[in-house]
Amino acid sequence: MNIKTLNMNKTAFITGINGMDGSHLADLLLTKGYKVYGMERRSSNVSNINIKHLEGHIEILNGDMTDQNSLLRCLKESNPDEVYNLAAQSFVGESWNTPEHTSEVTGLGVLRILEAIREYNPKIKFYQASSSEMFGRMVENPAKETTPFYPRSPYGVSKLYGHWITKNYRESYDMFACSGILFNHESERRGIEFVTRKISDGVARIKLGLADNITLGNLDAKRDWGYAPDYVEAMWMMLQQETPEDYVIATGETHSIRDFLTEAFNHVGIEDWSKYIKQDPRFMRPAEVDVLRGDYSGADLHMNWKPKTNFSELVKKMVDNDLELLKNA
Ligand code: NDP
Ligand code: GDR
Repeated sequence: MNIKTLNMNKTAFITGINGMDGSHLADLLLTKGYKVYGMERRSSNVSNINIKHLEGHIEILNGDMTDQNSLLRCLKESNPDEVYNLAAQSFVGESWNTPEHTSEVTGLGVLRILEAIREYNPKIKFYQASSSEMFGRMVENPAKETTPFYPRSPYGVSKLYGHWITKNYRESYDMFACSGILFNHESERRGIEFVTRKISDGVARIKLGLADNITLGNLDAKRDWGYAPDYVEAMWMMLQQETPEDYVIATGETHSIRDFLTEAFNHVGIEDWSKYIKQDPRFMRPAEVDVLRGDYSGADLHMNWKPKTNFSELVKKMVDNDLELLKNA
């Protein structure tokens, strides 16, 4: 393993701190002795549910991926050793409604933060949150680092820009900049509009008699689903390498939305779930990614990274968490 030994007293700056991954990464870095700064954008109704438990342990800075100066200011205020760019308009479905905004935040935002690093301190190590959506209509299954890209949404195209500009800055300016090509990962902190959380929340509501059904789109799509806390560890590992390299982070397994439904309903004792599911074209996409599966052998070989949580454990954790949240609401 070519990971450098642990060096405490480092400072990290995380964009997208309120998101699922931002909050899990902050948890991890705090356990490693990092000083953690997180960036959030101004909102009239701040939802900091994912980082409430971190109050007093991390520092929050205000900034926006569409505002170059705000990113430079955040770097000056935090003076980080490592930057993790997790901020994005991350909902694939929404990217057809707001393609320009998605490109600004998810694509050009990466250029802005790289430029801010180049100007402030090009020695800062940079992690970019690339996505399996860049593989889209998988040319090779499972996909690995060398598999050609074929994005299928404005989101996927924007992520591809972020991926290539990161590689370009690494090659142009000798910056320690790398991308993790992460396949779908989920947790108890997943946003409610994503299909896994929509299902875990819906199943919990049905079990508790609070709802009659869940309305979904395409049930046949297949995803390679892992557990977010396992995946943020790979992000950190990537910045501890001797040299910057991009890696696929995945489980190597793929499951359909139907499989997720079966696992979630079975967990609460419901065998035949078909009567609880409605389908609505509103949740179908103009161009679908039918199947995703990743080959993480590169990350295993070079960083000794492996997924720890399997599909069944993931689904159970999410459903149990939603049952608890609803019982205590
Ligand atoms: P989330 O949607 O949970 O978090 C995204 C974060 O980005 C939110 O905190 C959001 O803030 C912030 N954000 C959005 N727009 C802006 C902006 N203009 N300026 C500043 N911040 C902004 O995503 P995840 O945690 O799931 O994902 C983290 C990253 O990893 C994203 O880049 C995502 O695209 C990528 N990714 C995720 C995968 C997954 O399966 N989860 C797989 C592969 C890649 P706010 O709370 O204000 O909306
Ligand atoms: P995805 O996640 O698009 O893979 O992007 P999402 O959970 O939104 O969709 C997964 C699959 O489920 C199908 N689906 C539905 N999706 C949603 N959201 N709502 C529904 O009702 C529904 N019914 C069926 C979708 O069509 C799709 O096939 C996630 C995000 O985290 C990205 O930011 C990240 O880059 C990728 O994973 C890897």
